[in-house]
Amino acid sequence: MSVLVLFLAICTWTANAASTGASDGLLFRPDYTLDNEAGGWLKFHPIPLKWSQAALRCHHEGAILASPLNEGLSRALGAIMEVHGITSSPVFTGTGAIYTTNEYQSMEGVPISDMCLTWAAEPPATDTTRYCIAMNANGTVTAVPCTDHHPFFCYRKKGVRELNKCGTVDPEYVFNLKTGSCYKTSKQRLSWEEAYTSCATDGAHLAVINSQQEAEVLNDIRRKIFEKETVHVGIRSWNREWITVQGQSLEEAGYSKWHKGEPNNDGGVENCGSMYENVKDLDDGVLNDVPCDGPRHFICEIESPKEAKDGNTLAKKMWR
Ligand SMILES: [Ca+2]
Ligand SMILES: [Ca+2]
Repeated sequence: MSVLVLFLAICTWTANAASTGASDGLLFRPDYTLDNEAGGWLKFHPIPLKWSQAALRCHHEGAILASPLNEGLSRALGAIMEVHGITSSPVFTGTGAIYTTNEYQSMEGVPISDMCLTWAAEPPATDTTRYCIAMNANGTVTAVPCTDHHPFFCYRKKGVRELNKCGTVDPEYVFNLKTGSCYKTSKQRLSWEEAYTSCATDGAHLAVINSQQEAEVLNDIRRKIFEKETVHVGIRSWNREWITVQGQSLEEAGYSKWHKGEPNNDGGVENCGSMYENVKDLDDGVLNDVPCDGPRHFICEIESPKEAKDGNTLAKKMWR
């Protein structure tokens, strides 16, 4: 079977593709926009990534890399590209040679032959390069190497799952009654910057200690999950001024208790904040400055949805 035959599209647009109607009251992340024509929520990511990075990014946001599965979605993607002035470079779709080099399907598992696509140029013959499908501003599609960098859309179909009480679809965020925040502990050790990104991708932030009580809560979590390990928290030194990842001084944030002798900027490279390992009970939750590139476990935080509803600017900021 020739590659071209494989790509012959059968237009199977259905009535429900673009007719999901008005909002049904379900909520998703506030950084996503509900698009009824697309039948779900969309978010445009203007910063180009490789296809695999883009797919992972959407996954971490509780969504999926968007594909032009039907007329409604195609139109919605094209309209957003126009709004963002994307005219010359294509954007990645969620369709590509995901598992083999010659079988093209969307992230949802829809084969490319079931999509109604107009090709800008004949797709390249199958070779050892893995191709992914990118969409042009005029709605046509092109096969490009998956290792190229392109902007992309994340998509979440309406009605898949609702947000939990932490305001996320990620079940690993656990609500804490004492602080009113939700926390998630890391699965792997990362540098401070990677940990920051990991939390941000969740729509969260590296945990910021806002009170003695929160220090104790976080230290209990730390001790239970990571035992005697030091964990990254959301403070960083800018020329020896300590600022939280929400832009506040430690005093403004509500907690500035350092371990005895800290911050000592050991070796002149300790610019990232951590919660000290549990040496003595007395030291519960105290801070230490550590090198940013040292891989450590970390805790992500989402403030309570109530705060977000009250218009708390910090809570809103975390979704950006
Ligand atoms: Ca906090
Ligand atoms: Ca130190």
